[in-house]
Amino acid sequence: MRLLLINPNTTEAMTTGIGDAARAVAAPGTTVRAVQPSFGPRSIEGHYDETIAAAGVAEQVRVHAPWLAGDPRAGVVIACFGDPGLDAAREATDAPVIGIAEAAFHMASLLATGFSVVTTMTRTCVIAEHLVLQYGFERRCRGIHGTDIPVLALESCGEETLAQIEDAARAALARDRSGAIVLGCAGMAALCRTLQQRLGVPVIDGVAAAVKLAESLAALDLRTSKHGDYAMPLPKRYTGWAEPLGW
Ligand code: 5HY
Repeated sequence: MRLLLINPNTTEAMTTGIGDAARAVAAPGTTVRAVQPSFGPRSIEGHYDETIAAAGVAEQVRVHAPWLAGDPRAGVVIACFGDPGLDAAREATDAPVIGIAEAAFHMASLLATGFSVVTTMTRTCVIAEHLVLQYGFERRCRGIHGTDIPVLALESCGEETLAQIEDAARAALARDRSGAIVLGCAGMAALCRTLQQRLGVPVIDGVAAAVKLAESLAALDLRTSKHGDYAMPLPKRYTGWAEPLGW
């Protein structure tokens, strides 16, 4: 299958790293195309960043629509923990679109009665809280914890940063009485296995979870419903810099 992996921020190194993490778990028949918007924030750490990044996700789904259309089992992953532009992307293609937060919440809920989220900037915790409610996981998510590690600091993550995330996860497991950890940033994907070994509990990276869920939907020949609110966008002109995004 063809898998379009969208890093909604505009940091090439993160796009490459996320692509590597996806290919590390992808099935042999899965071709991963890792992309990022032509505009937008270098990292996504708040509501304003998310808003602009969502338009960038829509842009990338439009740009790569012909590639997706060439495979009846194609899929899309939005590789940012705020799942920016998820509903818009689901309108813009009939390929399944999986956000890494939603994917991680589902996977964690199969492994423990309660999970905790450990993320980057504390100010972004409310975004994850909104997603927990939007997706209906309020009975399973026991806590969301920021580390105040900037997203781009994960690009040069050494033992000190890794230990900081490990400590935050250990504290979350005790405080929340949870049984699993969800990593709250696509940039943490490469840390997942080490953290799982150190913590001794399931640690879920949303990038890997989303890739495998997209493959599962493809294997079951399941695609986004075009009946109702995920029908293709209504034809209309867009103006200014957004003109190419119109239908
Ligand atoms: C992410 N930001 O996964 C989120 C993490 C966050 O640029 N990629 C980003 O803190 O919301």
